[in-house]
Amino acid sequence: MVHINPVTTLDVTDGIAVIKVNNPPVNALGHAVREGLFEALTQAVADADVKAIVLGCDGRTFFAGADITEFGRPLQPPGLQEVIAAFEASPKPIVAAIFGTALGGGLELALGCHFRVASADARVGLPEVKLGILPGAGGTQRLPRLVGPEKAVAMIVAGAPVTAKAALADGVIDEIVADLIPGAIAFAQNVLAEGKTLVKVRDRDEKLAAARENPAGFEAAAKAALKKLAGVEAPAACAQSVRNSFTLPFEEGLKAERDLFLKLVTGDQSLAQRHIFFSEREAAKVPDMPAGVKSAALKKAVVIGGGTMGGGIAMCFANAGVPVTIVETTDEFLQKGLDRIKSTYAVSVERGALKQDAMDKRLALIAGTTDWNVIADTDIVIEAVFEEFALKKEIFGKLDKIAKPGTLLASNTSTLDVDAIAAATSRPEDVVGMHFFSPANVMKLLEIVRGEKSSFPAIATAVAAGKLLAKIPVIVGNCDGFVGNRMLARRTTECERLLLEGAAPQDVDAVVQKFGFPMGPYAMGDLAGLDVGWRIRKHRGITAPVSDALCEAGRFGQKTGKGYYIYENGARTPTPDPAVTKLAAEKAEALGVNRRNITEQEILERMTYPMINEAARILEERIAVRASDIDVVWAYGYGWPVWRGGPCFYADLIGAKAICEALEHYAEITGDAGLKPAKLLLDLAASGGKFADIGVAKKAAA
Ligand code: T1G
Ligand code: NAD
Repeated sequence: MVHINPVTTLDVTDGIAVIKVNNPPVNALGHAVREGLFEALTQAVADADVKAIVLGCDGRTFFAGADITEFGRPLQPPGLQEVIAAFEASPKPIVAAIFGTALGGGLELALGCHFRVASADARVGLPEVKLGILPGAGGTQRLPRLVGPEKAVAMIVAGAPVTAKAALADGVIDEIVADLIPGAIAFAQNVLAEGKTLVKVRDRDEKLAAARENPAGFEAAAKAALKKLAGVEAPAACAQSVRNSFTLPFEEGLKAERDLFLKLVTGDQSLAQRHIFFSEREAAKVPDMPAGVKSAALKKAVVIGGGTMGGGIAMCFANAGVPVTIVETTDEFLQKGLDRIKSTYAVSVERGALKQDAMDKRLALIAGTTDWNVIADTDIVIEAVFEEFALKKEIFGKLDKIAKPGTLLASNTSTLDVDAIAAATSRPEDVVGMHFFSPANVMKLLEIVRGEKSSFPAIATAVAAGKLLAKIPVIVGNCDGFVGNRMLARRTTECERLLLEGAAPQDVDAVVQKFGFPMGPYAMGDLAGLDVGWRIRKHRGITAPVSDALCEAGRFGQKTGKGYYIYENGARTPTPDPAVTKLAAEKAEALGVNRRNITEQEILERMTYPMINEAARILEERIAVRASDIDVVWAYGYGWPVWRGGPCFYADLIGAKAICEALEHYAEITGDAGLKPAKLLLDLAASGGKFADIGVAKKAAA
């Protein structure tokens, strides 16, 4: 075996050269890898004893793509296109041996090889669109030549990897092998033995002919793939580049792909999405956690309360293969909760998103009881009962007596003080908040609330649980509303004011949706139920004249057919209701609020700047240790468009100075001192600083 460089080896045996890369953690195709591959290939091709080549990796996965940390830096040759072109031009057959995830540039390199074999659990895909770019090393030109433009545009615009089984069926790979490298070597020997003609993927045309003849099928597939992606640049670029695959000669298609890539990779949207990529991986790291702190085992779980959230949380455990028991007050409530879970799974089966046997397996992992003794040998308890402090204290007092030492005790409270809940036990070090978002079996975000006394092992276990449940854990401090809801409260206050000052719900929602949120604040309020916020306001003694009046009239939103909007006959589509603007006008008159035309720009600023201001306070108080954590909370919990990077990333694009000036103005016109710029924001304005500099240094290249 020859060590070509620190990450690449070349090993020739019986005429087969095995080129292997080992560049932890995910064999990203950084400069050293590209150099090593190019040199290893050159040597293998030049070696007369070598008849065929196998390309593989050591470690946990085949190449997971280009090295994203190199983006934005001057390219060090050889570039990936050059490496792929060299592999494709090889006179000797090359077999790529895929395991783990062959993603982005990794799959593009494999498409440059003559053949591809994979282990059964491998997945392959081109996820570049999730980074605000498109495949930039030939993926949009070679993949359509294997699977056809219609399937290719769907795969590339979605950016979701496919299984080895699906890849085999689609012709992306040639064989699934039990023992990877020996299987790849055997495949290569078979190619030699059969004297198979080496066909470069770039020269394959059979899958393009039909689309060239009649592109209608492709255009329909592209249109379907681009649905709901208005304003996002990368998906449209992906579709255009796939269209080029059957309308342009290969080299021209490749050039056009490269031009689109270079345009997108320097754009704000891709910078924002790369920011989120690295930020979500940073968010689960606790800067002051000593090295070596381990999570406890998570073999069994209990959820207290089988309502809206408890049911969803239990499904997360079952989906992860962890046996879970729901504890309820009565058999009736228990059955209700279990039935809701069953029907939720049934909807997924109906939609084809879940196989019946998978549903059965998951349901078999979910048990229910009213007997608290089940808690005695569980590893983690998540409490999701009514949002009442006294009840939560009682529950944690009981857990303290029953749960074994080291069991993680977590509360799903959305507003209550986690330290006060922990104080109801003799082991506050084992108590954390685990704040899931509704629907808990769908939403990716998990705010892990670190209490004053929460221990490092407890935090480590909560993070591990979050990852096990396929959530994106973000560590936050304990305060009213934690990070997400605390910032949301600022937006909700502005929503109420804008109604009084003259904006209609549909005006504001249109601006927020145009910005990229899937739903505006009023439609979101109607979906969640206006009574939830009303109960919290009454509990706290605060008023919202228009929203309170709607609730007093029984208008709780979708669940009552009326809220800020009307929902005809149980429809989920909001219909504007002039009665709401009339009510707001009456309230404004009664309160002496002047009504006026409010510009889209002002609406957008008041839907974002007060939250950014609150984010600054949250960082001042170290409720969040990184500004990027706040961006992850909003991207995964509240629908902030990932291609806008999150509130803090967005604030850096606007600039703290402009935001402070606008906030000063809104504080003046509303009389709300809470809108006055936070000290941290004023400091950033004065120094020209950025939120991006607050907290731990990041990997994403500027
Ligand atoms: N470049 C650099 N670092 C990467 C990386 C990459 N492509 N992928 C992962 N990492 C780091 C990550 O930040 C983390 O670091 C560690 O590896 C483990 O990752 C020309 C231009 C492969 C499925 O989009 O989807 O090719 O936090 O925690 O959960 O067309 O990583 O430990 O310091 O996510 O097991 C296309 C991105 C690139 C795939 C593994 N490829 N990666 O998931 O581990 S663009 C991608 C992933 C491209 C070409 C274009 C996942 C994974 P740290 P992890 P994981
Ligand atoms: P819910 O009313 O739908 O369910 C609460 C369940 O707890 C009920 O089924 C009730 O029977 C059960 N319960 C009450 N007392 C109990 C006890 N002593 N023992 C066992 N079970 C008991 O409420 P929900 O919306 O699921 O909210 C639960 C918690 O999650 C609250 O703290 C809430 O603030 C929080 N939360 C809710 C949402 C949301 O959007 N609904 C989002 C995040 C967090």
